[in-house]
Amino acid sequence: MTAPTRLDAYVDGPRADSEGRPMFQLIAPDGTLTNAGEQLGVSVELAQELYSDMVLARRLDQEALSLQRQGELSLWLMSWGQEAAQVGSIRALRPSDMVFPSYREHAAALCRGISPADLMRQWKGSSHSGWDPKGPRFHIYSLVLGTQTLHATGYASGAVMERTDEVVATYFGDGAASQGDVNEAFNWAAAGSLPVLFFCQNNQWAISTPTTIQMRTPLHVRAAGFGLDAYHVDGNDVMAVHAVTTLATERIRDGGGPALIEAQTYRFGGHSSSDDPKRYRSDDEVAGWELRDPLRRMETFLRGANAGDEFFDALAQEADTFAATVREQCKGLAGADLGDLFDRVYVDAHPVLDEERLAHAHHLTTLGSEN
Ligand SMILES: Cc1ncc(C[n+]2csc(CCOP(=O)(O)OP(=O)(O)O)c2C)c(N)n1
Ligand SMILES: [Mg+2]
Repeated sequence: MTAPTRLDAYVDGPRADSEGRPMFQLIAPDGTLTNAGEQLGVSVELAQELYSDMVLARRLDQEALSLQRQGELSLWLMSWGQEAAQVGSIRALRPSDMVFPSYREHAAALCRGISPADLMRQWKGSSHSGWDPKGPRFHIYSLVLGTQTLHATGYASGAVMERTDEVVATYFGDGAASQGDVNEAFNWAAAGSLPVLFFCQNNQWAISTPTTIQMRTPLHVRAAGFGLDAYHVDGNDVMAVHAVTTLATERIRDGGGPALIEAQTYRFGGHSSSDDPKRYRSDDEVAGWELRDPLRRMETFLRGANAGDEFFDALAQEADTFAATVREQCKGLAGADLGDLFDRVYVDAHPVLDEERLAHAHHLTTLGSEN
């Protein structure tokens, strides 16, 4: 087993209490080090790397939403606000660790080298999915809530049989945690002591449903009942997320069994480009979370740690170049061809899909005759 680290003193393992433990934090929202941050230290070099990842991820989001508004994408699900949770966690994994994401993990996907074009293909409607999971070790997005946690658990069983030393990570939301699938995955991963890291981004909302009406106890407290190690972390503090994920994955890799990390974060944008969050949440709530913005906090921290204008200017330039690439790649993608999509669901013909294809063709003819 891994020797206890100094981090253990701040982030204990499975002993979740019914009140919910305070969350682990290294950098406070105002960019200063917390007590734990002072004690444990924070690598400025790592902070710069993670901050750079977050800046590029936010830029992708902004560009993609604009592109959707310009009719270049059919739909986009924003990750704006959740960059620290995603970047901090994925960067703490080994590149060989398999990841099963949900549908909003664009920041994590970029860190695994998935191109903007591949990320946007699905949302343009050019294809069901944009990439082959084998290369980046990052599974395709799952839009059916929670299914990916079972895929991860099954995959982890295979990893155990094949005696790899992989940690299998899966991302899901607070809303997905209410699904039976997720609770089954918790149980089977714990029962089999499988190397699964369950990473919950609690962004406070499941479309228009707040966490307050979805659960009576904090999510990480639930883990103890399943026999999972649990960690509660400030998901807008990228350094804390990185540290906690590093500790959790070390324990899992050492045979300690699965763990759940609950990262408290916030989705600044709507649920998707089709959603209007003003219908269900207040400006005050959003303003409160803006004070905890993961990027602003890191910029303040880094400026305090003497990262100079040179660093920020170079990054701003990199982000501009990246944004141009995002636009160019999006415009270069083929538009939706639904006829083709029907052919790509099953290897062999399927009567239900054949029927749907005909209905779609009929719909197009009707549209044509109306014009
Ligand atoms: C099984 C299933 N039920 C319902 C939906 C519709 N749906 C899509 S996203 C969503 C909310 C998910 O919230 P959460 O898990 O917190 O993730 P977030 O969108 O906040 O990242 C719902 C209910 C779905 N996609 N799959
Ligand atoms: Mg949510």
